[in-house]
Amino acid sequence: MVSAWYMDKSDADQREDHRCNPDRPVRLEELEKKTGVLYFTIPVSEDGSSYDEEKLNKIRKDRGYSYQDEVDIARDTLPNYEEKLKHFFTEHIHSDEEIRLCVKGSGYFDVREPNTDDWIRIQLVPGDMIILPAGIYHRFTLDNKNYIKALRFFVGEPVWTPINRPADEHPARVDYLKNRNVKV
Ligand code: KMT
Ligand code: NI
Repeated sequence: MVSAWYMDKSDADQREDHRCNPDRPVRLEELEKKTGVLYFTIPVSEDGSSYDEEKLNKIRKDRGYSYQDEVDIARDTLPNYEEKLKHFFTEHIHSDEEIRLCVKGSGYFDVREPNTDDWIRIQLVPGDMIILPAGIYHRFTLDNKNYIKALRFFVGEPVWTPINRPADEHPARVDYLKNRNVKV
């Protein structure tokens, strides 16, 4: 089950959980209201090779996800592992949604709360599907188990290009803030 919390300000290892002391959890309804991030649960098998097709198909159909592939993020399976991880953890936006379903392993997506610019850390474990809206500042890191396998979805031909911060004038960013009712 996905969980989320405000991050502490420590610059210790990105793979640690970075919970505040005391903890500042973010409920999923609150996460959606504040950031526009959506969350679904898709039951997956123990080995991550099969999942609830019916539930997933409905989401695919409702949201127009015509493209799907799989990423396996581990030192031995991902070409240019170190470099890719560095890019994943560099704060950026995309001009489209970023959709991921964790089927094995775990990891953290960090998103900026648009009013305060605080980081909210979202933990993905098997069965967790998240949809980051276009234009949200975010980044990704493995946790200290160093492994995740995830399905990626896209509407049409995929474009994975990150647009690094600052991207405040980018149309996707401007739209995102308009949708969130943030005054700029
Ligand atoms: C991305 O674009 O940041 C990623 O694909 C991260 C890994 S997906 C769990
Ligand atoms: Ni991204």
